[in-house]
Amino acid sequence: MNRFESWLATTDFGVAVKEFPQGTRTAGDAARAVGCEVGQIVKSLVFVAGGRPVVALVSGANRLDEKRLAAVAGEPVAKADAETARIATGYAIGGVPPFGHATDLPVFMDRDLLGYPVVWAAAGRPDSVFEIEPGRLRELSDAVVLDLK
Ligand code: 5CA
Repeated sequence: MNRFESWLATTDFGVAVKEFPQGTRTAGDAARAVGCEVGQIVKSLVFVAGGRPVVALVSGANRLDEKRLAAVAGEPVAKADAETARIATGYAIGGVPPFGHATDLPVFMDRDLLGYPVVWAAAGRPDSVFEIEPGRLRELSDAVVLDLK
């Protein structure tokens, strides 16, 4: 059981983690492993907005438009470096989950994720993901939904 999974076990979220030995490090890897559309993979991207880390949940089919994130964050944004992302979330890139972070981070969610019946997100490690309804993902991550592409 990885650290995210141990944390989940202390919640009543009812989220189940699945491990894939072939790896789920990238959205493409995860989609192949799960056998879903790449758009159903949730990329949890860490940005720094005016000096403060934020998380953007983006469909694996989309490229985030930094101008849109900056507009909603109210500050210029830049991609966090690997160390900043790890300190802010508690997890290394490739396994950053959409919620359950080490620090309290604002979360923004790509509207396109709501177009799928279920999506899959990273579960703390580059070989682990979990399935969730996008409406539930929004609730649990307390995300602001917007067009991010
Ligand atoms: N496990 C998969 C699917 S759930 C996953 O975590 N995908 S991800 O997109 O959320 O995480 C990888 C992302 O981290 C890449 O798209 C890229 O935006 C970012 N990234 C990769 N390497 C670095 C790096 N060295 N510094 C900062 N960001 C990076």
